[in-house]
Amino acid sequence: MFQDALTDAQTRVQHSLDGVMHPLDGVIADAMRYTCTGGKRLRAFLVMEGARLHGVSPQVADQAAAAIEMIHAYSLVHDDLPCMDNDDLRRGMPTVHIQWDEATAVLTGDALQTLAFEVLSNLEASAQARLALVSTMAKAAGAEGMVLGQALDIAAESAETPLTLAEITRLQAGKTGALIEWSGQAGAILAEADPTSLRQYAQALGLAFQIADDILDIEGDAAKAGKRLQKDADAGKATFVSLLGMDAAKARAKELVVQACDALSPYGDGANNLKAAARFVIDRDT
Ligand code: GRG
Repeated sequence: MFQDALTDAQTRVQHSLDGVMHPLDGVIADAMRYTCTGGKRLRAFLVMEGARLHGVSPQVADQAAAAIEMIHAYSLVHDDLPCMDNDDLRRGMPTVHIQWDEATAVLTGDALQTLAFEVLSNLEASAQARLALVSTMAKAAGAEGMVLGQALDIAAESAETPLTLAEITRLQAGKTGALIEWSGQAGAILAEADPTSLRQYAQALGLAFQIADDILDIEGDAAKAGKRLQKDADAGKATFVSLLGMDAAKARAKELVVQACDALSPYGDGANNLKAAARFVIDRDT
């Protein structure tokens, strides 16, 4: 059952994160632990399921899952800063710069990012697999991936004309898609297998995730989401919903789920949890 597998992934990645951060102390370590609490753990789940399909040991998968959740957590901490999205609530808790201060939030993000790379470089896997995971993670999180997407998003706020569908798709492929894509294919990379099918699955899933996020921003319940909603509409930003219309955005998200599931056909029923995850991504309320 998907929900059991997701709950299991949440428990496992929390255990792994606790272990990785256990030796650290001081304010930044406290803020790192605070930041790495909660969340759906979708990226961790994708790593674990991909790893299972490729016969990678759960211990190794759990470490890789902790690494991606730390990169994701860093991005949320920095995104919440006043110089970026300026949010005071995340996962139902005060954001790091509210709970501590801005310098702590910047340093917490920095420390989470470097620790993630340390964890990947120390995985119990071949040198080739570790190197491939480190370099694909660097690319996904960096100037051609998530950072690029975030920069395009910030630039869009002051652009004279709203972004086109092609531009929004490129922005989201970086901002949200790149880490989801890395998570989807990490198991195959760890096993030194061909990651193409998992990558295609994760690319469609990432886009569906973002469309669902835009829908949630309008139709969601802020109390359930644990964060401020209606942000894009308030900022007058172009989104998949504003460009396609609500009904077409929902239809497109459904098409992407079918596409994501089709990409998993080489794995047969073994990939049922990943297929259910694709449906979950567009049905979620947080
Ligand atoms: C600061 C370089 C840099 C990048 C920030 C993550 C991000 C890029 C921005 C967050 C803003 C946002 C709402 C993006 C949309 C998609 C997204 C990443 C949502 C949060 O991910 P979830 O829903 O969060 O998986 P949980 O809390 O469940 O882990």
